[in-house]
Amino acid sequence: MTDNPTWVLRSTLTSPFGRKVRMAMLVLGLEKRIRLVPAETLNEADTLRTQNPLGKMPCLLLEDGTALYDSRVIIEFLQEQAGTERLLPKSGLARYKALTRAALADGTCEAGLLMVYEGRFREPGTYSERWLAHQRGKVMRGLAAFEAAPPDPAPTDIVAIGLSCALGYLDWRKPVDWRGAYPRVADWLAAFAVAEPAFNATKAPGA
Ligand SMILES: N[C@@H](CCC(=O)N[C@@H](CS)C(=O)NCC(=O)O)C(=O)O
Repeated sequence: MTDNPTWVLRSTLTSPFGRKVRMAMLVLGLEKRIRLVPAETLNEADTLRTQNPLGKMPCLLLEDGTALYDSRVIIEFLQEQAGTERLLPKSGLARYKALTRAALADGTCEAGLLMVYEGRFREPGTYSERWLAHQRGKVMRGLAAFEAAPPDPAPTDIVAIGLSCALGYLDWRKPVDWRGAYPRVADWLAAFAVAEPAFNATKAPGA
């Protein structure tokens, strides 16, 4: 990811939202311009918290110190730098439809992440089943919407990037068991992984 990098990407290799940016970078051919600097979201001393006050990754640092977040904003920036509309139409209803579906994919991932955090931040025996069920409902309804209308496996766009990273995360951390319930989404992911090499190239180590 180096050579003569211009920008710094604060993210781990395991973050599903960081993976979205790493995939976009590969698809757009910008990987040589970005240097990955891991972030520790639980470390109060990590500069991530000054770069993004929310303390969330991914965060992209530009030459002049500007920090861009979140993943959707970074992907729009990268697409503009690459001089293309490959991942997201520049204007018109198609743009807003794509952004809405991308928000659905991200929200599905975020709900899965909150389920995992429930286990990580609370002591065993104190998990809120009500909270877990609330988040599980979001994941399942989000996936049901994609089951009813899966994206095209090609070409790769912002929706496919978001959905594939969400599914990769659900497969890895397993907050829900989704594959049996959503076979068309599972078929879509299999076809997408073949059509888009950046998906497997950005897999979290050990995932
Ligand atoms: N909406 C954000 C979500 C980013 C996010 O939730 N990142 C997680 C890691 S995958 C994080 O930094 N969590 C630490 C925290 O919430 O404190 C995006 O699209 O970038």
